[in-house]
Amino acid sequence: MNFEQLNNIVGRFAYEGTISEIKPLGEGLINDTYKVKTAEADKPDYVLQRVNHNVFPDVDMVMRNIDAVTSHIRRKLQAQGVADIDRRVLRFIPAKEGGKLYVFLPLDSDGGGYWRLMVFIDDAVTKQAVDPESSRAAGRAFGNFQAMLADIPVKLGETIKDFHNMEFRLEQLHDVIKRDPAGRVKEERVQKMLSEIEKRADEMCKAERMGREGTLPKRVCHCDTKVNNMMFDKQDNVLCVIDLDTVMPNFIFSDYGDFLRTGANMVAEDCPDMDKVQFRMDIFKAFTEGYLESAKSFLLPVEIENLPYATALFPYMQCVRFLWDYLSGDKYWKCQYPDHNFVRANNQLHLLLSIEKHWGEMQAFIADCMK
Ligand code: GN1
Ligand code: MG
Repeated sequence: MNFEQLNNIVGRFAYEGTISEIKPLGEGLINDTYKVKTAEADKPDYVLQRVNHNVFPDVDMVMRNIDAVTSHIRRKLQAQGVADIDRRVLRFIPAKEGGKLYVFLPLDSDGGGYWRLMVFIDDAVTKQAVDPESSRAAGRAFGNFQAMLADIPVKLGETIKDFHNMEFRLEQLHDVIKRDPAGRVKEERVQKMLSEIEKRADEMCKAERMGREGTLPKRVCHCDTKVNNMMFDKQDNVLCVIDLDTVMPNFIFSDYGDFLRTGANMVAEDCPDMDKVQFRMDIFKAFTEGYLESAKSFLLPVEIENLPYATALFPYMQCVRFLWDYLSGDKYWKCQYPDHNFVRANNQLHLLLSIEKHWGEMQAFIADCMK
C-alpha cells in the first residue's frame, strides 16, 4: 500500500492534524499496522491498522467489545482522577461517516478490509523480554485490568469462537492430522511431538470440564497477555494494555498463563536452540506476586489453586496451535522459513517440559503469596 492509498483511508476518520508520514509499524503476526505521523506538535500521531478478518470474522463485534472495554476503563480512570488518560487506555477515532470505530472498504478494492485508527502513545515502549521488576508491574497491570472489568455492564462477545478452548484446539489438530494437507504428518519429529501432546491431553482439558460442571467461571480477559502487548513508559512503569482484539469472556487462566508463556521463557517463542528454552522462576515469582496483589480480591480458591495448571496450559496450547498450523501448510502465522511453525511448536513443548519440573515450587510459592 502506498502513501496515497493509506492517506485516503486515514481521511475517512475524524482525526486531527495534517498527516506528514505513514510507515509500517511493529511486528504483529496477525494485523497490518502503520504509524501515521502528524506535522503539528500539539496533535497526536496515530496508529492505522487493518484488522485481519480471516482471524476475526466479526470485526463489528471486535470493535464493539473494544469500545465497551476502553470506555469502561476510561470512566474508571477519570473517577480516580488519573492524569494523561490517553496514555493509560487506548483511544480509537470514530469514522467520519456512520459513527463506527472502523471503516470498511470493499474486499475487491485496493486496501479492501476493515480499518481502524487509534491514538499513538508517545514516549512509550513495548518489550520483547522482561525482568522481574517489570514482570511484577505487568502482573499488577493485568490483574488490575481484570479487576477493572469485573463490573462491566455489558456482556462481551466471543470474538474468536473457542479461542482458548483446549478441547477445541485438540480437535482442530486431530482434524488436520486426518487430512494431512501438507504431507507432514509422517515426519518422525511430528510423531514424537504428537505423542507428548497426547500423553497430556486429558489433564490439559480440565478447565473445560470444570466450566461445564459449573465450578469455574468465565470473566472478561485480555486473552493475549504477551509481554509485547503492554506499553511501558521510559521509567519502566506499565502505561496500558494494548492489542484488545481478543478481549472476551474466558477462564482467568488465559491472562495469567499466556503472560508467563512469553515472559518467563528464557528465549523468544521461535528460538530454534531448544537447550536455551527454560522457564524462568524469577519471572514466575515476580509476576505471580504482582498478579495476586491486584487479583486476589476477586479470585476464587479454585482459580488460585489452578495457577500452576494455567502456567503449563498455555505453552501446551500454543504447541498444539503451532503444530496444527505446520501440518495445515502454514496458513495462519506468517513464517520466515519453511520450518518456522515446527520450531515454534517445539520451543513451546520444551518450555512445557521445563515448567513441569517446577510444579512443587510453583504451588508452594502461590500458597505463600496467599498467606
Ligand atoms: C498471535 O498477533 P499476536 O502475535 O499478538 C495469536 C496468539 C498467539 C500468538 C503467538 C488472534 O498473537 O493467540 O499466542 O500469535 N493471536 C491470535 O505468537 O491468534
Ligand atoms: Mg500483539
